[in-house]
Amino acid sequence: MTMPANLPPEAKAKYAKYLDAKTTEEKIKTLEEFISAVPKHKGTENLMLWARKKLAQLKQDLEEERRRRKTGGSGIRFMVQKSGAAQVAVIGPTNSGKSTLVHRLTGAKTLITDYPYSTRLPSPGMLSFEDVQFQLVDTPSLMLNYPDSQWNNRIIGLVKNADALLLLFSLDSPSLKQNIASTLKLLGDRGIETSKGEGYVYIERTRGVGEIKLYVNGRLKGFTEENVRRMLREYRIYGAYVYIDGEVTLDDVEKAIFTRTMFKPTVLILNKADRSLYSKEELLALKNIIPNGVPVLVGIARSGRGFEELGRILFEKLGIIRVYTKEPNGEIAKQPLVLKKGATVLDVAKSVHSRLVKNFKYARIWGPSAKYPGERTGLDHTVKDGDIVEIRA
Ligand SMILES: Nc1nc2c(ncn2[C@@H]2O[C@H](COP(=O)(O)OP(=O)(O)O)[C@@H](O)[C@H]2O)c(=O)[nH]1
Ligand SMILES: [Mg+2]
Repeated sequence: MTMPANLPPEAKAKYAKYLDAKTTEEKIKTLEEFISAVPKHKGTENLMLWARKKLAQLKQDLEEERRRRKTGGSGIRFMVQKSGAAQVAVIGPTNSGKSTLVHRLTGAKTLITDYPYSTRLPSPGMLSFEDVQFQLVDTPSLMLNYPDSQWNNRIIGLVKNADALLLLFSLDSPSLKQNIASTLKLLGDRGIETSKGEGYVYIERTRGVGEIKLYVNGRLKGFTEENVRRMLREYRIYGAYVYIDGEVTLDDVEKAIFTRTMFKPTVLILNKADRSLYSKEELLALKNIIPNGVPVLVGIARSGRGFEELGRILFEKLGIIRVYTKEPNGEIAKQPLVLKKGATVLDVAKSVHSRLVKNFKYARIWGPSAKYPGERTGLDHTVKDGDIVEIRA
């Protein structure tokens, strides 16, 4: 979506109202007001397209909500309690082998059939990688022919809540390429990116806190942090965390205000290699439609062949590290703390106990991040995967 150059202030204010709306009814009302406040010309065409599509979706949501209220709230939302180091949603078109894969890799009982759309509820299982576990969640199949259906909405809800995605496709399907393209489009249209691309902006609004904080992990092309703050204030956004990765323009930041895309680390799986309709060359050509940075695994879910490295790949894609805490003069913890790459001793202390932060004296580190075994550090020391950390308070 290209952004409208200089939306009038009224339109920006209306958009702020929409962002603040809580109920679906309010969202519809405020989005309609925003649409009428936007001047219609070439520069706002894409924005209007997006807004009208969003409006149609909201109206559908409202209908569904009303129906549920009438039928006594039988509309279950797909939510699976998280467990382990990360929740990974396994999604894809029908018969791609999702239920088979989750069963094979985790041992969990899933419903495997030849009938389309037989899996109707998500069901989790645990995949071990060394000393961490990932929760794989088997899901009902996406209806690629009805991208905006309520059926898909519930799966998308689950996807948004997950930490990573496995996209599954079957090599025995003649429409493999189209299935991949439709799935990626369906996700993209709902604001879910499977690859960070060149640059990536994600704005997380914080209610109440009147501060705009930037986390820049890349380069701002032709603008400053102050420009970002000013622009957000024009949209009446006073509290937000702005995450910037790679090379980003101010337009990209403005776009992120509207589309609110989120990045989900993704692995793409081409299943049923034992019944593949495709040559090696044809598979390589799929690179053209698969985003850079999305690893592709080819395998056989029935036997598990080809998925030996899945745990390690997920671990790397998730950008997580393991840290082992140690009591002063005590045992090293068997179970690691799982933290984001870039975490510091402060994050370690926080996840053990807030008291450790308040009474912190120093830490001692053994392992990859230590200059020498038992190095003494402060709270700002960056830890690495495999570190042993002892906190003295
Ligand atoms: N030949 C072969 N069949 C598979 C493989 N994985 C799954 N299947 C079969 O494909 C059908 C659909 O599998 P299922 O896991 O229910 O697919 P889902 O709809 O994506 O959950 C079942 O008959 C499975 O036995 C595989 O790797 N090879
Ligand atoms: Mg299934």
